Parts: sequence; structure tokens; C-alpha cells
Amino acid sequence: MTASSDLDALEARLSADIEAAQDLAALDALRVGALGKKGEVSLKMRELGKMSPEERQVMGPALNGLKDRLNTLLEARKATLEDAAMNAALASESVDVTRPVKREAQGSLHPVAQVMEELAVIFADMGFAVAEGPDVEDDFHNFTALNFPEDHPARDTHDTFFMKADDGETPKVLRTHTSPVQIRTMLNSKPPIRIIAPGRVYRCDWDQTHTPMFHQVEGLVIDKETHMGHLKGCLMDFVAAFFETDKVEARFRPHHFPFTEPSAEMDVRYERVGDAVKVGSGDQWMEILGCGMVHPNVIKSCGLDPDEYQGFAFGMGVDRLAMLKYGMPDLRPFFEPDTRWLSHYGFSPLLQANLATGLS
Ligand code: 2U9
Repeated sequence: MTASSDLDALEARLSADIEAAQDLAALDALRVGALGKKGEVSLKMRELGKMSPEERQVMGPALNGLKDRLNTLLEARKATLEDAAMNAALASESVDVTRPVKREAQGSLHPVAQVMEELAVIFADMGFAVAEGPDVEDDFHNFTALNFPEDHPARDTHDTFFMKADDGETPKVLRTHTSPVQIRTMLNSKPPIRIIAPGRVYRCDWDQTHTPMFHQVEGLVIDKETHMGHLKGCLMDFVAAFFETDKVEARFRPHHFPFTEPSAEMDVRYERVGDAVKVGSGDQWMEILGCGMVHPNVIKSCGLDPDEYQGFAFGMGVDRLAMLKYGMPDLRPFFEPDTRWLSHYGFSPLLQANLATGLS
């Protein structure tokens, strides 16, 4: 029959073995050897049935206590070994994410994504933040706040994609320009404001040079003393940076937009080099973007006082900029899943555009 002193010796031996276990497998073997079905402690518990009630009263609690203490020791040792295993893995399997990748990346950026990146880098350098907004807009943000009269042709279903309206609601539209993003920014933040709004826009138009979805970037500056000189300087700097030239010759032709007054289109001097354009030389003029001073009605619609605040805005088509800069004669492949075209014109996702080492 087991005596209390035998149990003390058993506990001392098993406890020492548990403390000395060097890995999780050895620890589990000890657990099975002590507390498993045929383990040393379990076998002793089976002997309880053969004991006198007096003996059982002593040995029962003693064995249960031993079992509990061994379980506690096993858990603690397990936690220590797991921590050690984790630390060893972290030390030997650590990844330095700042190291260059070993293999050449397989994917490439779509030219539109590349140009979007370039535009963000150029305007960030001039202090512009990037703002975004929803593609599905309401009439107020897409038209009314931008000073479009009720009968303006852009509000026509021929030009704009209207969504089916819920009962009693005015129909939502797919935004026809990114201008509603600037409206939302003006409504939600205080001047000075200096943002660009890049993104998808939608118009009912589908021919050789137009797609029903295309990409725009628009810019907006609102401050107390902003004038056309700022607009001109900003856009001249932009064209120089984008076409990577230090010689830009531009002319601003009067134009009309509901949301700017005065409004202009900016032309730049250029010559063709293959399918691409070289800006700054040549004897031809090319329209590159639209711009103007923000109309006082637009400033008023956004809750600002036009006698206190003024600003300039501009807008351009990103797909067209990509075609001009990278010599792409045809718009259709932009929207086709042709990986050969992508790898021909695509850009490495690893070489991010930056002004220090070059945009592309
Ligand atoms: C606010 C106020 C003014 C954005 C502007 C243009 C001129 C423009 C076209 C260029 C080619 C669109 O992609 S395109 O068809 N855009 O010429 N956009 S000024 O003016 C704004 C915008 C927001 C609150």
C-alpha cells in the first residue's frame, strides 16, 4: 500500500523532471507518464478502491492534491517552453521589410495608376493634400453647389448617368467630375484649403476618344488672397514637373465653366516625338487642362463669404495625360485585359514616382 512518504518522493521526482523538461514533446511525455490513463499517479488513484475507508480518507485528498500541483507545474512549464520557442522563432525567422526584394516583381502598374501617382507626388511637393469622395453623388454636390443652372445641358440624361430614384427622392448620379469632392471639403473644413481630387468620373459618351468611365484630377485652392498669378505659377510648375522639362511655354485661352469665373483653358507648346509629346519646344499648341478662379456662387454655396475668400481650381483628364506622356495612340487597350500591353507600357510597382530621382 502507498504511504504518504512514497507520495512525497514521487512528487519530488516528477516535479524535478517537469522543471527539467527541455521541450514541449518531453513535457507531454512526462504528463502522460504521470497523469495519463496508465500514468503513475493514475494507477495510484485506482488503488483507492482497495483501501479501507480510513486509508482512503487520507490518501484520496493527498492524491488529488498531488494531481492538482502536478497539473499546475505542467501548465507553468508549458508556458515557459512556448515563450522560449516563440522567442527562438522570432530571432531566427525575422523578416527585414526594408531590404530590397530578391526576385523581379511580376505585376506592373497600369499607366493610369502610374500617372495618378506622379500627379500626387508633384502636387504634394507644392503642399496639396489628396481628397476623395463617393462615385455615386447627389444633384446638390455634383451640379447645384457648382453653379450649374437648372437647364444646363450637363444635367441632361444624354450626358449624365442617373440612378433609379427611391420614391419621392431626387435621383442620384454617377459623378460627372471630381468637383463634388472639393464641395464636400469646403463644406467640412476651414480655409486655407489646398487639395487635389483624383478619381473615376462617368459620362454618357463612348467613341474613339471617349469612354463612359474615365479619370480626372482636379485641384482647388481657397485662401484669403489667392489670385490668377498663383493659378498660373502653380500650373506652369506642374506642367514642367509632369513632362520633366524646365522649359514650358503656355497660353491661357478664355473659356467658360459654370464653376469658375474667369475661366480658361491652358495650352502648351509641344512637338510630337513618335506617339509621345515633347513639351516646351515645337510649333504646335495643345490644350492640356481647364482652370479658373472659383465662382463666388460656389464659395457661397459652401457657406463661405466670397468677399473674404477666393481661390482657383483646375481639372484635367488623367487617361489623356498618360497617352500624351507615354506615347499611347489608342485609348481602347486602357480598358482591355491585355497583359502584353500592360507589361509593355506598365510600370514597376517597386519604383515609386518621386521628384528626386525622376517620376517614371
Ligand atoms: C470647385 C470649384 C471649381 C474644377 C475645374 C476644369 C476647370 C476643367 C475638365 C478638364 C478635362 C474636365 O476631364 S475634363 O473633361 N475640367 O476644365 N475643372 S476648373 O473646378 C472646380 C471644382 C470644384 C468647388
